[in-house]
Amino acid sequence: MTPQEQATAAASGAAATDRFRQSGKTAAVEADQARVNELASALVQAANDIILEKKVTYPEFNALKAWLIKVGEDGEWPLFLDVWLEHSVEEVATEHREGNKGSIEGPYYIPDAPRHETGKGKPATIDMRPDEKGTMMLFQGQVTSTEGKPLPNAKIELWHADEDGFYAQFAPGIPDWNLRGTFIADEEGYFAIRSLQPAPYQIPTDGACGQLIAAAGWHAWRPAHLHLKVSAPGHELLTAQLYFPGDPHNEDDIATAVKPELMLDPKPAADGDGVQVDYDFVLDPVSDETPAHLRV
Ligand code: MBD
Ligand code: FE
Repeated sequence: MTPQEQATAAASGAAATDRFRQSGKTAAVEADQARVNELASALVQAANDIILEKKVTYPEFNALKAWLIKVGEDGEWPLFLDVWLEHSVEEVATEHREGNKGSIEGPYYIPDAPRHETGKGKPATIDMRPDEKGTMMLFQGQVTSTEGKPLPNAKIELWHADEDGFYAQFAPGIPDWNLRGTFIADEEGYFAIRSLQPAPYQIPTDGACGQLIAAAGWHAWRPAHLHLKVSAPGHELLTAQLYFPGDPHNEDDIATAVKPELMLDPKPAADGDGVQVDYDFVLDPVSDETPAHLRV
């Protein structure tokens, strides 16, 4: 058994829960009583409406109780919320945007990954094991603003799963920064990154979320994806994912996070080794309406 085969939902859930606690995001919660009242009342009312409309029984109510307890025990609240709700929050947060479409962050982002300088024709290679499995991928493009200006030294954070669908720091036996990196573009906003083409990703099936998926007859798959955060001074932080055409789950992503604007167009690499993908990012300038979490 390889170390990755010992990966469990509970271990990955505990790591994702820890990461969320350390992220600083919880500090932003300010108890505005009117808003809490509005949201909590609406949520409780919606749940009561479902109970009455669907005539929910005591055994079903108790199954829900047991399941919610297990979500917490397995540390799967970050996974549950990011898979089934974050896409709507992301939609609300970015509806004003004129630049690039974004997508959800998900539970597996870690800041401050190793930094590499890159530029046009000067690819930097993401950290990977000497025997890392997968197809080589050269990922390159330019970062500009919605005003058409190149954004010098834009920062591109990239993280993705390995060929077995595991993320470093959320599964055992993987070096901490494997397939995670921070890439600095050149003076004209050009970047070039060598990594591997990720494989489709299945969310853990042995925890509470997996139990729900099995009980409901759903599937646990996300299409293969790259995660990104792209930023430049004076511009809104872009959190995005990019996808590969032909993936069987592009149309039924469990996390509802695929958008047509985020589809890559891989070509055979010029040097014959793997694929090349070209993708440009367009960032919105910060304005008075930009919320604090999109300012960097
Ligand atoms: C992932 O890899 C992911 O990107 C999301 C959104 C949820 C669970 C796992
Ligand atoms: Fe992911």
